[in-house]
Amino acid sequence: MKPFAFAALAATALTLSACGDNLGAAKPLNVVSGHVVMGATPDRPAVGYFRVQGGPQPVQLVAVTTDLAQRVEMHESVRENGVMTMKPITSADVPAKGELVFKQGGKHLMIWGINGAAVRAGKLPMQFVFTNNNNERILFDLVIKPAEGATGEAAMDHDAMGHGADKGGDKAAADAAKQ
Ligand SMILES: [Cu+2]
Repeated sequence: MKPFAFAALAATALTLSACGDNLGAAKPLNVVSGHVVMGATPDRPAVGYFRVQGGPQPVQLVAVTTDLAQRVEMHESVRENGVMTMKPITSADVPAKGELVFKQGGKHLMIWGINGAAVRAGKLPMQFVFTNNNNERILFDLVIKPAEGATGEAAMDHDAMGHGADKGGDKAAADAAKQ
């Protein structure tokens, strides 16, 4: 964690204690749960899902990063002409007092090259970067789960995104959709 984040947290704590009447009612912005599902093979990306609880103000999630993977992207699954595809996104809204959910079939993380030690430890420490408080960073460890067969985002070939899968990915996705 960077020093300025400590300062931001300290400032937030002061602000909260200064308005004691609302202390019990206002939940802070926070990451409340999440996990990573490994790819079916080591060269395939892992997929990440999580839940963010909105604070008193609307904010945007603008990045999710980790030191223990080669690359992390935020994606959204969308249906176009009856075909599920994915698009990278650069931000996601967290409504005030609401919730932002990254889940299968919707917004999700794609994670390439997770460090072997993190996999053995069963958790991936992530930084969630938001637009409030000069890019507040919230640290959260995503639990790492093994591949669950080829379903959802994990079944899609990201190298062939939008160009049609050539390894049975379409069929697997279609089969998964029927279940
Ligand atoms: Cu994706």
